[in-house]
Amino acid sequence: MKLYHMPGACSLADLIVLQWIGMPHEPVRMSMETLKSPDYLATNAGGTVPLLQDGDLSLTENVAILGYLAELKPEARLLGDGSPRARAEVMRWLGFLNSDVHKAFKPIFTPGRFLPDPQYASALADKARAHVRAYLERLDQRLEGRDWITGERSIADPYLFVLTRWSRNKKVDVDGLDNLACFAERMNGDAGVQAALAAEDSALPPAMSPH
Ligand SMILES: N[C@@H](CCC(=O)N[C@@H](CS)C(=O)NCC(=O)O)C(=O)O
Repeated sequence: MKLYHMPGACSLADLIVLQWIGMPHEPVRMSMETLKSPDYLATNAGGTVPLLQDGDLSLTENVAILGYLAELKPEARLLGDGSPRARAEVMRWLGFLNSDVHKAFKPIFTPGRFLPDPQYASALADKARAHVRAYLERLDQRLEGRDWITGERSIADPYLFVLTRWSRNKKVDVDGLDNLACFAERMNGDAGVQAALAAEDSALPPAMSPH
């Protein structure tokens, strides 16, 4: 199994889940240049990470990859207890993180894709930071009294962890979001998370901006 990833990108969530389910895999480190190479685009027309290759399966879209990995190891219970309700709860939060919160970061990472005039880039990024902050407040409230976003550890948690890292690195105001801070600290202390972070960093070329 190969996981195409880029340091700092949302593919970290998949590397963490691969650790949590104990699945042998080869991390393939990409850069913004190699993501747009003809060879890679032939496999993944979006030119993005993550991409999972498992035998003849070539799977894109983070939500699909995380779900696939969780289903390979049901005993890890990363999609809940197997009941439709528990699964729906995981998918609810994963959908929110992927469709709303992740997307809200795009104008911060790549303002030029939205407004080519660099004069507006910082105003656009600041507006996006405020959107992200509003989403983070909802997530912080949700974590009140919970260690994990659904209540039980699931594939949504590594995705949330990635977004907390972006918030810190991209200067989103996280003041007072104590539940999120505790969550991030808990994840940082997790052996699987540490192994995934080490795997991210282990190969050349050097890290580039994820977007
Ligand atoms: N819809 C894709 C989006 C993945 C995505 O946005 N990946 C970013 C890294 S977090 C990326 O590869 N960006 C490179 C680019 O947009 O050129 C998914 O959810 O898997």
